[in-house]
Amino acid sequence: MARALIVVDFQNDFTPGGALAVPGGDEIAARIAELLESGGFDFTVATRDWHPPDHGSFRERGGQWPVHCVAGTAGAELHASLPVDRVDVIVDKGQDPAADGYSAFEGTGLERILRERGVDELTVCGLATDYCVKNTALDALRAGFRVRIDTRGVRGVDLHPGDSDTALDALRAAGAVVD
Ligand code: VGL
Ligand code: ZN
Repeated sequence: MARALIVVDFQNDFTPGGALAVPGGDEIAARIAELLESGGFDFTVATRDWHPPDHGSFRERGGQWPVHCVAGTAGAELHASLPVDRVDVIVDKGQDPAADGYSAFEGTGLERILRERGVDELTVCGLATDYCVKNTALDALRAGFRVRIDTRGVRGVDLHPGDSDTALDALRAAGAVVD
């Protein structure tokens, strides 16, 4: 059995200066690089939020977010600090205009990619704790993977104060190791 690292949506638009900046989103850069370079994983994945220009989560379409991570734009690029040479596969998510697409397992084939490589254990880090990290990790648990959340490697939006802590509690309750 094998271990994988999933780096969720560590992209320009979610870091300071970006369209949907997560507070302190860039502070996890060193930890993410450390995890990728640790040699502790058999397989590494970086996901990208990768929306069409008319995505339903955008305010102008009735959603709750500013336009962000439009496929092919600079804002959708992976953060420059990410050692992409240590990433085995990039998975693009959120491409269906009618779905939030918070989970990296939603419409991407990620589960199959992991199963094909014998992965049974995931470490999840990235952005944002209370949205895409949470939904990705919950889907992983539902699919039967063992899941660990690297708290030094995540940051949350916290639209409502405490959202990230609530998300981590929900993940613990669902069976994730949060440390
Ligand atoms: C995300 C809000 C909207 C995330 C993506 O990556 O957590 N959050 N789209
Ligand atoms: Zn999005």
